[in-house]
Amino acid sequence: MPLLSFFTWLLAIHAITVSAAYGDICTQENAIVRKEWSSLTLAERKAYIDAVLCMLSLPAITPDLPASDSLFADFAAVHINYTTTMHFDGLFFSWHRHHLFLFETALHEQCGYPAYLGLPYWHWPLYADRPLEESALFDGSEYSLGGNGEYLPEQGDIPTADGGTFPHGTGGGCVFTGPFANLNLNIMFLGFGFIPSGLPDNWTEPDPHCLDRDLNDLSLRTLLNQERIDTALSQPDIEGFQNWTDSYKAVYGMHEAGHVAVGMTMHDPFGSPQDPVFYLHHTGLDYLWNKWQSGGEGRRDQWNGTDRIFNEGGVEVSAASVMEFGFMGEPVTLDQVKNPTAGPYCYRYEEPCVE
Ligand SMILES: *[C@@H]1O[C@H](CO)[C@@H](O)[C@H](O)[C@H]1NC(C)=O
Ligand SMILES: *[C@@H]1O[C@H](CO)[C@@H](O)[C@H](O)[C@H]1NC(C)=O
Ligand SMILES: *[C@@H]1O[C@H](CO)[C@@H](O)[C@H](O)[C@H]1NC(C)=O
Ligand SMILES: *[C@@H]1O[C@H](CO)[C@@H](O)[C@H](O)[C@H]1NC(C)=O
Ligand SMILES: [Cu+2]
Repeated sequence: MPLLSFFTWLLAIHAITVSAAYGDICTQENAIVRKEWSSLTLAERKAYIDAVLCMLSLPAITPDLPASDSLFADFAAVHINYTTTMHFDGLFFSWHRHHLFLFETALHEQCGYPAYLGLPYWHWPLYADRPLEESALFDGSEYSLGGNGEYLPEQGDIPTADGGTFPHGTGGGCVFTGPFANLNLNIMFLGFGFIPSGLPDNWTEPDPHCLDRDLNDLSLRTLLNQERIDTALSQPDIEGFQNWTDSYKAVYGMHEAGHVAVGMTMHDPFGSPQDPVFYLHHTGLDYLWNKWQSGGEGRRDQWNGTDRIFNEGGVEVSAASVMEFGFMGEPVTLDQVKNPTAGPYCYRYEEPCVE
């Protein structure tokens, strides 16, 4: 069979398992809409929260992993499994785009999340007008993703990916308000110490602890502002774009800055998807990547970096590089995930509501 139709056939097989929309031509009209959190109606916010609670209540499907106690935790487990291959390197944006899509698909197919609605995203500059703990995301109301962690006065500076530190925020302890108050997590906190050594053998064993946060307005204001977003979007090549969004050196990229802005569980390079806000932060990064990709000819075919964390070793990635997703999905190539309205995907971003 000719190569093109073989490829189409492969895609079709893949699409049956991942996307009900496949077969329709994807247009701006029928694409799933990903909206900024504060642009969602209260009912839509509740729909997202309820779908996440549903994921937390569904049984885990990953075998041999006692620490994963739900389908929600499975999505963190697969992230942990591949952490040292797809952070601060050439796979970062592509791997997370597909992980988000698999999670979004599970919300739709297993938890009744409204079919027209995609994952919400977090556009950070909209939240700088008040402390994070008073914002629509973290005010602790039933329409938020839960509040700050309990304030721990004695905590010191927090370690960062480059081996440095950043001043701590205004929490540090367990989240005690909102829909995820007192949420118990069973996958252990790993932190940056396990990046050089790899995962400890017992990471699969349950280690009960709470969802904790340490909201950090300094990170939000200094590292996640509009000026830095504009700088990232104005970069002429992918190397420059990644330098401003996903750098781990001295001046942190917006990727790590968002993890720091929430803190604790969310700032674990391995287990951060155990905090439901992980999906909003990464969708915010995917929104930016897609915007940058749309900004010039041939940009969807640019990649830079290797398949090892910090680009230390590994091989330079290309369109044909294959990414794995364990029990959550079939492997995909970088070429397959370069466009939100092609291949297995059919989603678009509604622009944030900026006054
Ligand atoms: C995992 O192993 C480490 C070091 O041997 C130990 O300190 C920790 O308590 C163990 N954790 C679990 C959950 O078994
Ligand atoms: C990367 O960002 C730093 C600022 O953090 C800047 O000094 C440097 O020139 C940038 N490099 C590229 C390739 O854009
Ligand atoms: C891409 O990333 C690698 C690091 O893996 C770097 O050495 C290389 O110079 C980068 N730029 C281009 C244009 O390939
Ligand atoms: C972890 O990665 C290995 C190698 O790709 C794979 O066989 C296994 O299923 C993965 N486990 C999880 C939990 O993703
Ligand atoms: Cu990640």
